[in-house]
Amino acid sequence: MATLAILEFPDPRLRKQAAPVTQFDTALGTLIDNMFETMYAAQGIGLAATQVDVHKRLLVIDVSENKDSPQVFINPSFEVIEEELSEYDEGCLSVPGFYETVSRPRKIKVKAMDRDGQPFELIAEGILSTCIQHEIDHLDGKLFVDYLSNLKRQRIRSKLEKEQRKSA
Ligand code: GNR
Ligand code: NI
Repeated sequence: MATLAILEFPDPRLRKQAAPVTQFDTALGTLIDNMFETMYAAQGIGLAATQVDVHKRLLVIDVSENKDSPQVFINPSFEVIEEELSEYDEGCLSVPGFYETVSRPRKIKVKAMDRDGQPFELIAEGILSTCIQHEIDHLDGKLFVDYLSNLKRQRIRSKLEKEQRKSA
């Protein structure tokens, strides 16, 4: 297995629209394994393929306390089943060091496929709901900073650009 490099805001590749997965082959399995390894190494609770510069519709999540409940969602979609919003202090491995409150629908029904291409559905609420919505946004080229004011987003952008110049 291997860890993959995570793209950071404002990298324009984070704005790409991901394409549906059509082949459930060993290459897909390897990508999923490497995404889990990357997510766990970075201490994230989720990772979308877009963040590792693979523009396919898949994401991995583990919101468990003991980091022993990996979940993979391929070609995911969701319906809002409770319009009520819940607020979370969101962070993102592609926006390192910044946490801001974002409101999203509280309860959703998610449809996706597993690593073998088998469809499944689940109802998500709490941090799982937030995380799935955050990850699906990545697949559509969207970041949590897009929900903030232009001023806040600009400040985050400037600080990250400065750090990226230092480490480049
Ligand atoms: O690790 C992560 N934590 C997190 C916290 C609140 C809301 C969403 C997230 S997802 C994030 C990992 C990440 O960037 N996934 O795309
Ligand atoms: Ni993210």
